[in-house]
Amino acid sequence: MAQLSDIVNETVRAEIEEFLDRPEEIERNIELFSRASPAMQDIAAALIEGDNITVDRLTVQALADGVEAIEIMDDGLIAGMGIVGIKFREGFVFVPEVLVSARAMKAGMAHIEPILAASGVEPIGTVIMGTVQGDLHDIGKNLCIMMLRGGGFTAIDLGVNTSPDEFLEAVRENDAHLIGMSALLTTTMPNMARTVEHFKDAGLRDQVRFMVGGAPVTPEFGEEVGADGYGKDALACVELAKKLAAELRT
Ligand code: B12
Repeated sequence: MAQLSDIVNETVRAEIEEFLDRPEEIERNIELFSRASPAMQDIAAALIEGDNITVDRLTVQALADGVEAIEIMDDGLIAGMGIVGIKFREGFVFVPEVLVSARAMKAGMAHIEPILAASGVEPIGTVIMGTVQGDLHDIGKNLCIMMLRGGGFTAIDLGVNTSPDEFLEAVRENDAHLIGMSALLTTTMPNMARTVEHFKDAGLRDQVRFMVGGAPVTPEFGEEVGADGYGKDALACVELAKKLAAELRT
């Protein structure tokens, strides 16, 4: 089993020691960071500190050193945001600090996106992606969009706070059949169901497939709201989109 001392970055070590309390979270993070390279630990540390300039510089450096974009995303950016999420939940940091870390995340993602998007394959299909009404969280959705584009899809980004009608209009305008809805708040999750209902009312439900995701969303919740599939992360989102696109073709 990995030990805290296996993590070389001092900031990351101190963050785990000082702010994490739940045994399973401590274990998961020690495991995650001890197998991440020192360069990825540095990116995570800079993100936790909200230092967008350093995240930007280290991401460029890592890519120049030949580190895979996906590794930077998972072991650097997402891993760092995981710690920020726990500190936010426990009341150690507040919205302004989280926003500063989110800005640092975006600084790193700006270099990763073009790489993930440049797979050069024929589009498999069009996916309409949005964060549901009332919800302003877009980091996870944006990662899904990057991965979808890299996986050969055309992804239309409706942004945050997307009403059921905006999803419907986008489907009509783009002649799309795949929809991805993201929600990070338990209070906005019901808007996934409302969106599905809106498509039923418009007589379009059978022509589209709905994917759902976001930290509080579960496969069971997905079924409950009448979605066609749930994805736990951006990679799962692409796999699911491929499966549903294949179903639509048959
Ligand atoms: C960053 C953040 C913010 C930022 C958002 C910045 C931005 N541009 O997105 C700011 C500061 C604005 C914010 C605001 C708020 N937040 Co906030 N936030 C977070 C935080 C720390 C991280 C979320 C995140 O980006 N995670 C990283 C990404 C990569 O993960 P992800 O979103 O889960 O996405 C992955 C998967 O879920 C999946 N996925 C995501 N979407 C989709 C879609 C599909 C189709 C598929 C297949 C997969 C998929 O793939 C992604 C990539 O792997 C979380 C804590 C947490 N642990 O989630 C709280 C959290 C979500 N926020 C919370 C709260 C309470 C709020 C506020 C109400 C706070 C307040 N009092 O104002 C407001 C609400 C604003 C609003 N109306 O939306 C709570 C929600 C509690 C609840 N149960 O509802 C959380 C859980 C923190 C907590 N524990 O208290 N927040």
